[in-house]
Amino acid sequence: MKQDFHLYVITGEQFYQGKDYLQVIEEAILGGADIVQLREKDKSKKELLDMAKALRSLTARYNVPFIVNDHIDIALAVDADGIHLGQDDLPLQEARKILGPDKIIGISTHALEEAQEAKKNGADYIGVGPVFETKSKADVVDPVGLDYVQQVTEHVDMPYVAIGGIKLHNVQDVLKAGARRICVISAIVGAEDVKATAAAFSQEIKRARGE
Ligand code: 3NM
Repeated sequence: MKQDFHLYVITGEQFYQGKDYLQVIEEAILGGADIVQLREKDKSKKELLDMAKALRSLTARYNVPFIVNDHIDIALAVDADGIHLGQDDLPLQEARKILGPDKIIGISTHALEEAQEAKKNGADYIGVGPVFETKSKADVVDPVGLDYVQQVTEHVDMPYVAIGGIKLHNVQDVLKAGARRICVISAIVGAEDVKATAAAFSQEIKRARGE
């Protein structure tokens, strides 16, 4: 992995309870989030670009990698560390041609064949989910459950993040299925105490990693 991580936090404006997004993400970083993704589906390109610029400087201050969801032009414009793709976005190999070998490219997967394909096509990490039910993604497929996490653990030798409906009360099950990197939206950015919640996730994941 170009720069390894254990707790991956994604923006989610609908959860902030009136707080500013930069404050929420900074609290998550202070709690232990060590990679951040900008993902907002209802923003204009210009709004996204402004958010990306601000998040780029925030994450740079903490030496935390910054990933942009879908928008390769925005990732390039702000010199993000990488991009996260969906199965229907720009194909991985095309994104790699544009971004070059050093940028992080991640892709969401929902089945073993997609995970194997992503590895073959040079992804740096894959998303594995949705593990549980989630309301944070509109067009999401049905939960793939812990079975898929276990399958990837056993059959795909590459870094992956488990994602989808992961909360403090079920993260242990995901870690037991073999996950060593966890990705969260609502349970962290929607928490009353963002920093403490991120710290609690971080502690659980680090324990599972033996750190
Ligand atoms: N991708 P929460 S699930 C953005 O399975 C996203 O690919 C998913 O949000 C996938 O932690 C998801 O609030 C939403 O459930 C995760």
